[in-house]
Amino acid sequence: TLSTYWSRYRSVPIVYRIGTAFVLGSVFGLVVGQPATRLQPLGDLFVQLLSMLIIPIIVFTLLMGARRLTPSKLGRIGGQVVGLYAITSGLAVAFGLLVANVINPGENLQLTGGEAMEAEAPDIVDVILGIVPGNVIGSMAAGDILPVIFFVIVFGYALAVVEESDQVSEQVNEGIESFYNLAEAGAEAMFKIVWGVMEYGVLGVFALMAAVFGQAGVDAILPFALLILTLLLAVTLHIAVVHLGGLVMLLAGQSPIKFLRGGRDALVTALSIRSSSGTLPVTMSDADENLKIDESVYSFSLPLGATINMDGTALYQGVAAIFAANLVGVSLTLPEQFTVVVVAVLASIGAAGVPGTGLIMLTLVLTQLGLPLEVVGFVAGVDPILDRMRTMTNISGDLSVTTVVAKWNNAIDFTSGSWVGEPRGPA
Ligand code: DAS
Repeated sequence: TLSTYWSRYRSVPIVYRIGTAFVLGSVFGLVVGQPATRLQPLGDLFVQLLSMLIIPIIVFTLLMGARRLTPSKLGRIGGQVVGLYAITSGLAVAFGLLVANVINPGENLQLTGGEAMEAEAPDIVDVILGIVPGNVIGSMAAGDILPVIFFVIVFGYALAVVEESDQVSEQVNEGIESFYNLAEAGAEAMFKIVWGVMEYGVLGVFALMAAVFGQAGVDAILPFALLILTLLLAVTLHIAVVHLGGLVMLLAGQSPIKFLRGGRDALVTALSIRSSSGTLPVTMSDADENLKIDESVYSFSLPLGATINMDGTALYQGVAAIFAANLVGVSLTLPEQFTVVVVAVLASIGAAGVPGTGLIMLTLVLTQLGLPLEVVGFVAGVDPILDRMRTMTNISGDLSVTTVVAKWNNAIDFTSGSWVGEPRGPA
């Protein structure tokens, strides 16, 4: 009967259903062509449903985490997170340059067409100033993650200070308790909503992929096949060597298979919606429920990572720089390639975790190298494909650093939980 089919369908882990929708949607888009773009609103709905959860999930989990964060602990965890984020981003650009130098993906291409896209690169000073919200509600309304993190940490810390002082009334202490309880309940509810939204995601991802490939078509993609392959190879290497080998296995002593299983929903969502911020609710659910990481670490490291840590985006700058140099028939000197590393890492810190940021950042790198900005217009057509790989790599970077820092701070449970390989969803 229909209900047996339904429950059989529901018993398949959500990540496989979304993965299937991803493939079927892509094929559908290629076969149907332009008309498939009409499905776009169904995909937008998925992205919007996830976006809806970003700010509440940050606030609830951070407040929950703040309960256990003394300033010294926050300082230590913060230092470790930011340090690892910076190192891995630098390594990512190096990987991008390395692989692209071997393949030279633009060698046989002519630079034609494509309008130069003038875009504004984020300024590092603005980024730092932007950490302090001029107006908290305004920052929440705008979905600005960094100022919201800043305020909630300050607020959570103040709650802890008030609670510890013995000059406050019983009433105030009860109030603080209920704040924490509220945060805990709110976070639980949010995670439930995330899995509900993911159920819709099966349809949403089908629509998103159908629209992308309906728009682009094979003819437009084929000339860029080598660029796409180069990026694919580079991100695969970076994830395998740095994320899985270096961070997860070596530093955290965790099995990479378990890690990938625990984070798979987030990785597939990133691949589907091309946004680190949009994926954040799923990344946090995976960290909490599957990877068994304590909120005192992930509630801080993951929202921060979604904005400042972008390994895939940084790596792409290395690949694209070589690609651009190939197109105009020059080769980049070693010092020039080192410039790419510095500029790409700084730019990836300032860039927002939304679709297409990596393309905009490219203007910065190309300007720095004196390469033609037309390259940006040239590759813009396939960016929806490249962006997916970048975003997935960004999320893998956030999660693997979070795993290491959680391990260093005794905030991960490797033993408990029967989540390994088990189908999940709204229980
Ligand atoms: N898509 C972005 C992200 O959200 C970044 C990029 O464009 O590279 O991670």
